Amino acid sequence: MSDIRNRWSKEEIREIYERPLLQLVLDAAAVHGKYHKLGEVQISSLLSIKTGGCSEDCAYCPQAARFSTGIEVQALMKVDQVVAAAENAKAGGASRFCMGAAWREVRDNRDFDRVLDMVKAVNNVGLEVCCTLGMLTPQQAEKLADAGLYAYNHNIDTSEEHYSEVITTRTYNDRLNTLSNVRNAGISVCSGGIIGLGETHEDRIGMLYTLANLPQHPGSVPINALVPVEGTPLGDNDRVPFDELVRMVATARIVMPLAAVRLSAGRLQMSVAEQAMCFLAGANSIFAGDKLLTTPNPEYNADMEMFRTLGLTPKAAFADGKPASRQKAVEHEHN
Ligand code: SAM
Ligand code: DTB
Ligand code: SF4
Repeated sequence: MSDIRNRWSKEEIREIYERPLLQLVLDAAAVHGKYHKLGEVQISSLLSIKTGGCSEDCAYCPQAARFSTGIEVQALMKVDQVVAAAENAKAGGASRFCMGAAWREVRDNRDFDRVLDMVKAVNNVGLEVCCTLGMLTPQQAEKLADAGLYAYNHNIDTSEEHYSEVITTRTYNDRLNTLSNVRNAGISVCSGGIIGLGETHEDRIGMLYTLANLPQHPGSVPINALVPVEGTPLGDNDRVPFDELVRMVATARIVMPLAAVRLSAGRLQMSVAEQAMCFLAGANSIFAGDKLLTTPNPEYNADMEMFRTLGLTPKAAFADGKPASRQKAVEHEHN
């Protein structure tokens, strides 16, 4: 049977997730070696283009207006500021540039027009452009694709069952609809979630079940460890034990062999040895830069030192295919 399957049962995923840790890592490393170059890691750079003041109630998020977390609210950045950040990221070895906005959804207004200009400008820098802007209509997804957007990040965050414990201002289905709008526009889907939200192991299996059963596996799957932020309802949650993160990365690698599995939020609390085990278990992408959206990330120099120590190499942009607009053209040719 092919390794690339879009029908997985929860039992099958559970059987993988529950393997003894070292066996699980070995199995994931074997899948990884078949589809990827060991040690090749994509460096993504993250920029918060609009910060805070969000109307949603995501219990983990420092940017939700209803929690007092002390972050500084910032209006949408200017295009030239974003281009400067993108050039800087490229000089530092990044191949993907992800712009995040604290929006519930995109509205058809001048801010969206400015984001479209940002997408075009960052594309011209020669980076894979990614955005995470909240929910999208099919038309908005088309406009982003036409502007040259390569990927769109929209996390399902947790299992369908646990979702309403974490977020009440939108549904799991709202999330899945946006993912389908993104996919239909020919944009690469980036979707994953967070561990450490108070979910059970069954919820983690459930989250991977949803992702692995999408009509197409996401091009990338971010696995975030909760960064507990004071003032949010989950601010006092315990740190996720590192073996649980490894287990999640390895299972994601086995059930979605082609995806880039991104070791996302939470790296600051991990040693190089712990991260090394994640790379062995199939993680092949990170966010580099000393800030995520609003919380700290490892220093750039420390990450470069880790690359040297572990013999990691940064992955080039567009190594998996063409920019989104051209992907669409290719797909149409084949239909
Ligand atoms: N507002 C848009 C949305 O929700 O899709 C885009 C930005 S939102 C901050 C992007 C993702 O960051 C969320 O889906 C969540 O998975 C992740 N995130 C937010 N706060 C986090 C935290 N404290 N720890 C880990 N991940 C977090
Ligand atoms: C993702 O899965 N993780 C990134 C990115 N996609 C947008 C965001 C992590 C945010 C962590 C909390 C913060 O810095 O505000
Ligand atoms: Fe808003 Fe996104 Fe944060 Fe939820 S995760 S509060 S939608 S910025």
